[in-house]
Amino acid sequence: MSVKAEIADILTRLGVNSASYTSGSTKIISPVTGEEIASVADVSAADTSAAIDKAHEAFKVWRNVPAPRRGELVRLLGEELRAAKEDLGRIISIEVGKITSEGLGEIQEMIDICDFATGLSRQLYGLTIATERPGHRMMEQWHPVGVVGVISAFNFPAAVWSWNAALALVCGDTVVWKPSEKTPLISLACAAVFEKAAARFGDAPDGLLTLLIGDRAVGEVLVDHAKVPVISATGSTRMGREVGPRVAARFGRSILELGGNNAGIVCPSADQDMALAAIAFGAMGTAGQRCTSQRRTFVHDSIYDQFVPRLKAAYKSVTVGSPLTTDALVGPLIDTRASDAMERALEQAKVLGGTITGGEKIDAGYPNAHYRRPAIVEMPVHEGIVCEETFAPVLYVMRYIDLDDAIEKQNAVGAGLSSTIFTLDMREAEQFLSVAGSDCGIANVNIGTSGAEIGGAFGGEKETGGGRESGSDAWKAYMRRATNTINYSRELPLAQGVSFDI
Ligand code: UN1
Repeated sequence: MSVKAEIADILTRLGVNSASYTSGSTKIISPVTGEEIASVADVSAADTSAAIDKAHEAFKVWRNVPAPRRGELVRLLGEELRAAKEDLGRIISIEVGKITSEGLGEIQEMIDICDFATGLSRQLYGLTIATERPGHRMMEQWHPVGVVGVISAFNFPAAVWSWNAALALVCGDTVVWKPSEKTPLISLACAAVFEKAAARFGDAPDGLLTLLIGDRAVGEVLVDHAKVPVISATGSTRMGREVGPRVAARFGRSILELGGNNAGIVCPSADQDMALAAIAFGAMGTAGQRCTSQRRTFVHDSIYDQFVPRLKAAYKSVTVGSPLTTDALVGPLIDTRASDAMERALEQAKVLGGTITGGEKIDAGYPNAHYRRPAIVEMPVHEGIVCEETFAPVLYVMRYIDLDDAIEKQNAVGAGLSSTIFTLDMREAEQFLSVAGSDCGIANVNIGTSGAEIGGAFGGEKETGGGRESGSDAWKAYMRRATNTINYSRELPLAQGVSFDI
């Protein structure tokens, strides 16, 4: 069966109307084979605005549904995702090029966040706070905020939507979703799965989830719309620089999940087998196309000549090929731009004195697809391209002597998403996690930079945008806080001892 026929088969099974992926002028290409697999139509700016108005009306109904009941919808979504896991994972392999276990892993993240959000639906709590006035009570309530606009990227085309949608829905919000232009098919599939859950739920208002397939113009309407109090956007720092100020200009709230230039430090006491496995997955996994991918490694001088040759050997031996027909560990890059960016980064690294292992184009049997061997580049300096995010499997390796210096360098980039240290020395580990340690939103010890669990708050500092999604108390960004002070006394004492007798 051709890839095109297979995707049609899966989408039909999931209940997606065939007109939505066969008519339209935007061609969808599988990065695995380079073939056209579908074509979709873009919504217009006017339709986008109307859809947001409808989502706002749905919000007015949904906010009154008790949160644990809203959690029931998300529980059903989790059930539907479990049932569709294989199909959804396969779509991700076809449309994004992820290997099978990573495609399935992405769906598992969605199931996990649904479980988390279902429990959360009974845990949306505010504080009761001691007041300075007698006969008064002060408390805070968290209320639904409105329509949440979700702008997602190609590399986690389904999971990022679910982190936002599962929380937003239990919080009483409605969701308008603009997926990456590269991945409309998995979005159509997710929307169909959501509809199944909504149908089982029974009385869900129309407009809880709106999928808007379209280009930048659609995103702009969403970003500028006064009835969208929260915009959660995942993508490049360049995109965030445009979205953030536009949302702020209308006093909207943004949750930004932008670039990463994640580093690992390998200390003298490191369990080197563990470090090797973690860095291999962190840097080569998903063909280096995670925002959490490891892109820089600092190796202590005393173990450098022992550890780095082993890492290079892993780069030489890793299998690269089609995730659909082989069990290769590294699939294709998403498109020609990604491949060109990798090429350019390697050229720039070479000019700075880098020694490259790997990085070459690989003939996987598909002339229009972009397969490359992951590259490891030994760098004499930490500057230039090393300090930038290239969304491809390029790992820069540098020697270090002093841990303070390594930590300073690891922090000396624009992005602040994820980081790790490999050490068995508790002093080094604690220093890395301390106030003067890693400046990232995620700082790990003896595990890789990527593959975060949904239970923790996910996101990073500086040019990563500062947003937090997924676990911990990330839900608060999807609600508005009201502080309530109630006077049950017969007096009217003013705060701060102010008197105002009339
Ligand atoms: C992303 O690449 O945008 O930690 C998200 C990870 C995944 C999420 C990555 N849980 O690698």
